[in-house]
Amino acid sequence: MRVQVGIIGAGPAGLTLSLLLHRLGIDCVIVENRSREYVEARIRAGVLEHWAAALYDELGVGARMRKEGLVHEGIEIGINGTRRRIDFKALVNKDIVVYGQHEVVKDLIQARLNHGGRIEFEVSDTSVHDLDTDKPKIRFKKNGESHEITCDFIAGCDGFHGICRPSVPKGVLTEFERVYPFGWLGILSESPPPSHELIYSYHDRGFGLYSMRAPNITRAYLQCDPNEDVNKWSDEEIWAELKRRLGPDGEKILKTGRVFEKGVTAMRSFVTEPMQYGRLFLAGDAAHIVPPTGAKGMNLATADVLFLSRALEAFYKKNDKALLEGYTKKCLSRIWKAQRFSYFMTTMLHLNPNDSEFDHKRQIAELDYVTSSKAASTALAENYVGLPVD
Ligand code: RFL
Ligand code: PHB
Repeated sequence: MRVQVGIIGAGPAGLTLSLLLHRLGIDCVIVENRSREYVEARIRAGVLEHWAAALYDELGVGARMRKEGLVHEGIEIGINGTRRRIDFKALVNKDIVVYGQHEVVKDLIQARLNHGGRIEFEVSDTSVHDLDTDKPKIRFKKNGESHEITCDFIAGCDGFHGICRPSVPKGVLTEFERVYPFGWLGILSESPPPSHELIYSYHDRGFGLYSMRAPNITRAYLQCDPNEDVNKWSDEEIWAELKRRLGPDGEKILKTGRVFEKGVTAMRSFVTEPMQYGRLFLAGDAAHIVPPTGAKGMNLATADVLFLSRALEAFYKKNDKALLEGYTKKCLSRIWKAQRFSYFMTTMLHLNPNDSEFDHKRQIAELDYVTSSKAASTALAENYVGLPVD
């Protein structure tokens, strides 16, 4: 089989790329090792940057997001019980949409299939070959049979644990990484969130985040040990800790409900440079990871494939290779700014067990400054709603 672009991975990066390419008349196939049910139920991110929500509208997949997604014009930052609002609308005249990543994935899969596009789910033994030629190949197995796709280009959208990045010959990629000494214990519950906006709460007992998926579904996170065993936490203990980390009114404003999902996520920052080798282009988590405190992962994945689609368009329509050659540079300039922002939010809001009392005092001053200075809160707002993608 032959296609112009072979895409590995049906996460936000691979699926969005397939719709962008469809719009350009460039044919592609997605291969995904999980089932459709699995990827549609995988609970992850929840925040769409302003431009990303607009892109989904443009691609014709925004209808359910506009109906069920929650438009937020700001966030609240808690500092040991007091809360201050960062007003995105007033500061940068933009908003964000709170809409679960798995809902985005459902919408993208449906649109892709409606267009008659191919997604091969439940493949195994995916491998990539001849990356430094003009006919790179994807091989995989499905239902016990071996398949080969010959492509012009391969998009490695297979996430952090995928096979694309490790398929680049040794010595080509340089990896930059920071692992944090904490993780997040996350829950989903049948209860209304404590506020109609997200609360990022710094507390002497550790960070807490109060988000949502719908007006009656709370998504909340507690800072915990990166190796925490989630089964050691009863629902009662989780609710009690979530209430404490909200501050004195936590008991009153945090309603409890049936917890229907629980998990622990470790936190890391990671970037690989370059993001391309021959005719393989890495996008999304395959090339970089951010700690979730800045709500950037899914948005970065979407920005990468937007840049990649523009580069492929220039190649196919004008035989111009410059954007493909400049893909890494174009992506990294935005990625490192998102890394900086995610690191800033993470270190400002978490209790670091290795910090001294000096660090702690500086951290409180930073929170106070960011939430009281117009210049500083504008910078936070500008980054949170998303930097430009031109
Ligand atoms: P994905 O979503 O991991 O998709 C990769 C796909 O590739 C498949 N795959 C393979 N397929 C074929 N062959 C192989 N060998 C394969 N190996 C892997 C996988 O099954 C999968 O379907 O990567 P992508 O598309 O780059 O998207 C990245 C995002 O998923 C990720 O950055 C975000 O979820 C991060 N994230 C957040 N991002 C935001 O923008 N806003 C947020 O609010 C936000 N919150 C979060 C988050 C991530 C979290 N966790 C659980 C890590 C909150 C949390 C708790
Ligand atoms: C979420 O709702 O899952 C969420 C929101 C904001 C973040 C991270 C996760 O920064």
